[in-house]
Amino acid sequence: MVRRILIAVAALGFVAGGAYILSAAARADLVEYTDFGAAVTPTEPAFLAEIAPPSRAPVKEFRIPITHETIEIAPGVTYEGWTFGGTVPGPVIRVRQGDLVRIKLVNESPMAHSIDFHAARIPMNVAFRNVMPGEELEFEFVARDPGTYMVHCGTAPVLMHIMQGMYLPIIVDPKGGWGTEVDREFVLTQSEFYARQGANGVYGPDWNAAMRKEPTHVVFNGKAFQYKAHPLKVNEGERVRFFVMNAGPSMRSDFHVVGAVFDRVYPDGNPKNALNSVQTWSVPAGGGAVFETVFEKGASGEGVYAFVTHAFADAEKGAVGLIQVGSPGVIAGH
Ligand SMILES: [Cu+2]
Repeated sequence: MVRRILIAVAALGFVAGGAYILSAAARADLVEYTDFGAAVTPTEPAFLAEIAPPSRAPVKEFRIPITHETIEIAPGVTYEGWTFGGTVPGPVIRVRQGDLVRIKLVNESPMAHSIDFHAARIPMNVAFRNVMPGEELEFEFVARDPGTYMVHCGTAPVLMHIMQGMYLPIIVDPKGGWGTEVDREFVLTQSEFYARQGANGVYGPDWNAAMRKEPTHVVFNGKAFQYKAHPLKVNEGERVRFFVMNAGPSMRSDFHVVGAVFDRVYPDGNPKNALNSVQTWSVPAGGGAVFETVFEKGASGEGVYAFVTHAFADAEKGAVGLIQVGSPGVIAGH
């Protein structure tokens, strides 16, 4: 509450006569509101992976609807999923270290769900409690720790709610920036599906396969092989930052780019954790990391590169995509 009052005071404009008013423009600068029910992440032709920097608004409000949706997890494979914001993964939330994050969770589905922010230091019984169908939950936290964090439904059994698609990444940009200037940023969320076909042809969850950790699909951003068909595009010479979050529920992501070396990796996404010249770095289920590399002329220049989990049984199940640098004559994989 103290912080909320301070922000309100900062937004006051001094006018003649000693009175204070809060102008609409000042409020817009201070509070950014995003309704993920209206701003649904594009998933065609592929889930939108490229992201923009966060705004300077110190207060960021997000309305997150929970819905049950039929999604496509591989070409021609439709699945009865559960979502934050209508897509799997849910929308990317991006804030800056020190921002006040306000969440309004709205359960528009027919069953109880919840939301668990790994970036929040907050009593779980207050913020992460179950929200019944038709109900809402509001809470707020200060994003104190920079990094790439998992957000997921924590309703029991958590394995079921995650394998159904209830996760999204939150990026907390460090207060002093990342220490490098990048030309492009991408978010990649790895996750698994344990799909079993129903009588109507649509797939649903196979609980026993999930308990055995035998996924049918392992994917980046919700759909197998989508960036093989639609590569991420960068220009030669660009420094690129990848925010990788691994939703699991149970497999790790051994993140690697074929033909490149990461000059920086920040485990958990905090630049204070910097590693240098890394080939592969494991992102655990429920974790995140930031990877940087330069697609430099004369080294990793114009051409095609694959990003994979180097746990190759999982790459075979869909966790592989391409990065197209410049305009090479031949696209690999086609
Ligand atoms: Cu749930």
